Amino acid sequence: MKKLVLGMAVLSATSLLATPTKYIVKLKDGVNPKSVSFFSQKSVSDVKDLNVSIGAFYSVKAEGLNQKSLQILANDPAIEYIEPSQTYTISPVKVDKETIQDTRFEDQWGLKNTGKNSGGWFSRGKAGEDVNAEGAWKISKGRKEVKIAVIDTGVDYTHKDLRANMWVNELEKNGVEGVDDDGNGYVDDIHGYDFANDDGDPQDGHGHGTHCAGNIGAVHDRNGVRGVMNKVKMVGIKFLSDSGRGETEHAIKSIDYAVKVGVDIMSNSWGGGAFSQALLDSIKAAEAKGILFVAAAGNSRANNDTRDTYPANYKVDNVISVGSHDGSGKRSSFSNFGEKTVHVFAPGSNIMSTVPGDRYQKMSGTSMACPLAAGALGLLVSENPNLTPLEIRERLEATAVRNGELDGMTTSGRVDARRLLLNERD
Ligand SMILES: [Ca+2]
Ligand SMILES: [Ca+2]
Ligand SMILES: [Ca+2]
Repeated sequence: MKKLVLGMAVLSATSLLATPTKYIVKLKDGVNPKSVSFFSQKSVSDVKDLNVSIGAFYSVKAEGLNQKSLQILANDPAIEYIEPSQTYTISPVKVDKETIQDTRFEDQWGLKNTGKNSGGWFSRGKAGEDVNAEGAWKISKGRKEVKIAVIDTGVDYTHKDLRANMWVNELEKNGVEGVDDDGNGYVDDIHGYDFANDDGDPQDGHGHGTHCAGNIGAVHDRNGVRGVMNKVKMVGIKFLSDSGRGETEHAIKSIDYAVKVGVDIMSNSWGGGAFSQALLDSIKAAEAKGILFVAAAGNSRANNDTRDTYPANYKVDNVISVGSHDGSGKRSSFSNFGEKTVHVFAPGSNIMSTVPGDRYQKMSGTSMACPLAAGALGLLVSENPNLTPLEIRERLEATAVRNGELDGMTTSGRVDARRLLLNERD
């Protein structure tokens, strides 16, 4: 009876609304997808198994589903839940027009703020308002065993400042083109995967993901920039297209892939959309494996305590929401904040880092703060591989510097990588 009602609801609405919308459907365990009546309805097309390890997830296109028909579907004994697909976007607010060929460590105020390298047109910089990278490097510069997924627009894994710190899937590198040599379900995934285009090449067609990667792990040679980590393995996971947009199905496949690769940390400089149970379930699955999910707090100057920003606001122990501060230690004007929801701040205004083609560029956004925090956490994981996500987050908050400028905007203060490594608390 239920199904008949559903069919009618869909049918009647179809005549009004003809544009198909994409949905994510999770089937209950053990359900044969062929037996799901919803999938065979006329108004439903493009039923696609997402092949993720955390359950039977499908994407479908359906016409004319309204709130009522979605409710009816949710009560279908075969369906655990159904939700509209969301669109996510990258979180930089400003990208400098110029890319340059040469830059130097002295341009990276986020790592070492001299007070002179961090000012802008309207604000003066302040020495020491940085992640205290040099202090941390006396203790650790990272380890090549630590893997960090950059879930973004891809990474230019050929960049001279990044290639030594890219993860390499040796079986694919030494394998046969077109063949899934390591049998992980992904063909030719040498440095990661491209879920936006469903191929093994996560080359960055935008620049944003490469910038994020440089903040985490540009090599400490005499050229270009330095990452917070000198040694790390970065996995390029592309799900945002070259225009910087991506969808729920590709986000959950990205997270699932990162879990399969066995990363320690996922760096997520993207956001948008409404609550997604599928994304929450993916993040929880990562938490169950002890993987951190570091997320940009968002760039809409909003209070995340009163308005949820996803994925930064998912309440899972492994989620670390990162806001952005400027060179004077104040909240960047664009950055979201939240006394209860934003766990920490990190540098995010006018950040110099890598972009494709062996070049460098300044970008601003919580997008940049997120990988700088992820890199600091990577140093901690290098030294203390057995901490749980909750222990790590608590330590990050407890060791953050209360600089007086960020009170009321975060649960803690700004990241200090040296204090984090030493577990130095006030
Ligand atoms: Ca493979
Ligand atoms: Ca291959
Ligand atoms: Ca370098």
